[in-house]
Amino acid sequence: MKDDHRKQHGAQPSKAQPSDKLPTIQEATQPSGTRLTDNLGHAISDDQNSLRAGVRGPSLLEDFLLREKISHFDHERIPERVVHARGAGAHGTFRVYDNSLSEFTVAKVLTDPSRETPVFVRFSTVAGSRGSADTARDVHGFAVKFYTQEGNWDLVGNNIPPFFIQDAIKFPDLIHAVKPEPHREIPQAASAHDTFYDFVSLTPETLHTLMWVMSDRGIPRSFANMEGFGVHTFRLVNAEGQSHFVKFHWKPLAGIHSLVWDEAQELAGRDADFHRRNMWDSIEMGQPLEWELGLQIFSEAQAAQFDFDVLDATKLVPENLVPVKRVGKMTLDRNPDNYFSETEQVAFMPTNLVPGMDFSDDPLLQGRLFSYLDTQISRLGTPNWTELPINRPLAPVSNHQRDGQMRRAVNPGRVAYEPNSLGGGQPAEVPAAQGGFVTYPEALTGVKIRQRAESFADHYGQAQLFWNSMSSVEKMHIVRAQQFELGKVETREIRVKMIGHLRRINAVLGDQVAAGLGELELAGPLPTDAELTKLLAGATSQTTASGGVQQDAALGMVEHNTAPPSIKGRKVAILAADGVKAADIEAMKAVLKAQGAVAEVVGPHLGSLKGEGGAVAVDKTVLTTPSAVYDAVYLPGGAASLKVLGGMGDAVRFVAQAYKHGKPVAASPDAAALLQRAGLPTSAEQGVFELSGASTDGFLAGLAQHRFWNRSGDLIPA
Ligand code: HDD
Repeated sequence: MKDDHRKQHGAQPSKAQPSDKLPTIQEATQPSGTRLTDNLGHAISDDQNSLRAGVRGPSLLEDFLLREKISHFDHERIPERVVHARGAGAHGTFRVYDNSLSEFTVAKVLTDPSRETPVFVRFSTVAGSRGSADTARDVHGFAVKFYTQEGNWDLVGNNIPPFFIQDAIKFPDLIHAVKPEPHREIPQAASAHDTFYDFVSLTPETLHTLMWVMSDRGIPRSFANMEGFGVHTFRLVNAEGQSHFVKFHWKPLAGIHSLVWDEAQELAGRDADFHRRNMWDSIEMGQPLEWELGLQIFSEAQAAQFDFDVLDATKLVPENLVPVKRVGKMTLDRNPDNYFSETEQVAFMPTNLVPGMDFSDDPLLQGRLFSYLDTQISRLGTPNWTELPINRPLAPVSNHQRDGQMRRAVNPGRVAYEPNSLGGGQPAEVPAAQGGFVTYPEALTGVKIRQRAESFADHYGQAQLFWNSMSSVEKMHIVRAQQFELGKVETREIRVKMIGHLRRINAVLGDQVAAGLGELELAGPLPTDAELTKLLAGATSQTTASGGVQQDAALGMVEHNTAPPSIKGRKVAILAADGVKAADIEAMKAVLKAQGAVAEVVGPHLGSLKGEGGAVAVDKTVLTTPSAVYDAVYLPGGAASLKVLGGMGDAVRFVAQAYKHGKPVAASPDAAALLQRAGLPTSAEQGVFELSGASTDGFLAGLAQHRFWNRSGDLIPA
């Protein structure tokens, strides 16, 4: 697959198109040679033994091979990103559908449908270290680098449309609060601790984003199932120099899906690389990840009418107010060749814009414009990081900047200044008409002042809008998430303050969280998930600062998923042991394959099973692989197989967890005893399908639906 892409993307530099990124990376690619050498080309005859004085004597300083090898190793690490340290990336392309945006912008990447712009995208979590688990509850980074012919454009966004804070000056405080507490470096990759909620409880502007992180959006099922957002309001500028405001969205073509919390925690231990593995495998299987780029475009005059400020990054613009226009498609279809060189060294900066776009005065964005260049110099060690293959633009670079550590370019000639006559006055400035970047001439007046605008003052209204827009199951998940998070906060005063904020967002939300924290007298026991879901069904609040919108279906996940596109890319576990009906497995595999889904046989051991009707190869074992890594479970026929599985704790748990996590389960009638043991009802309505006939339609529809929220799985232990 990879080689096909190589060919498609023009592996031969001579045939490269101007829009090909691959050759700039290939130029630096060092395929493994046949002779072992040191870094300066000296062939090595013995790589097993250091040079020593006598076979049992001390090593000699003279050993340049030992010293080079160890010294290089000692310096292999660079500082991890201060935020978003954990991430994974992939290459792809972007193409706009038509030229309909020409009335708003001169940016070619957004107006020329004949262009295919190469992209590199890095997804990340925010709080955890480089080695933390992918499935931690967190905001997820969604950073896109477009290598346009006019220079790089970086859309450095998240999977959540608002942000925690309004002003960049609070960013170090926010991050210090959420990162592991500094005296003992606990907890890793988790917001569920005192310092985070201390900061949040004293900073109510964080509440809207907190609601998103506590919702299912905080634990996406995969990168391919996440939306992306540019967060800030940006500008588009057209040929007449007119500006419109714009918000950028990425809409996943695979739909929006999430994990459930118990599953996310299970995965954190059993497969900490769950998200990056999923992206890697999908691409290797030839199933690219796809999003549509969506724009909300509105005039400054329109923005002035809203009862919230579009320069306030803690607010979103409801889609009910300004619809999202889908303008183009991004496809990620090539894995990096080297994680460090590409994914680790890629450097994004919100300052990377192309003509036809500009910044707004959002004070969070304004601070970011400083931070990213600064951090890249610290992280990559030199201002020459722009020469690294992954960061180099496709657009030609020509200026008088010189020298610095690790300078790669060899700039000939004596002229390194401007203006000059000795160099023929070149490189020369480029007028706007020929593509030179010109800042939008926004008229400004005002006094120098440190003060938040009054229009930034409402911190609860959009948290209420988000709450109202959740289905009752999504609301239940938020209550449970807050019970979990605040349940880990040790300082009672902070918990109590947080309950106050949550009550202000919605009284039932606040009360139910309070009940879980022992701050509310209950007549009976705590409600089960099903009871809580019912209780929350009618719980809504009156919103403010939302443009009069009380509820916006686009904020919830239900609407996005009622018409699931397909089962493409879904992964089904076929749980089997000796005696399984091989024909059942073949039939299910064929049906799934035909629709682009994947099936793996999970057995008690590796190797092969003695199936009824032939041997069956095993892909994974119940010991190494939980059902959490799959989207559904199938129990094929074969009484002997099901008897073995019914007697295995791991196998019973495999099925029980799939049910607890809302996943469809398909079972042959032979599996009745195992289902019972795992505590599952046979109910197609609740996504447990008995496959007695040949029809798998119900199961496939269930697989497309992804989860069955109408289960009462409370009694199944995790
Ligand atoms: Fe940031 C990285 C997204 C606010 C300072 N940020 C970083 C990455 C993403 C975001 C996706 C990882 C890029 C990658 O994969 O390499 N950040 C955001 C969004 C924000 C935001 C959507 C709010 C709308 N960030 C923000 C503020 C500041 C920073 C207010 C500082 C004032 N962010 C950084 C940084 C990082 C970073 C320290 C760390 C690594 C890097 O830049 O390259 O400069």
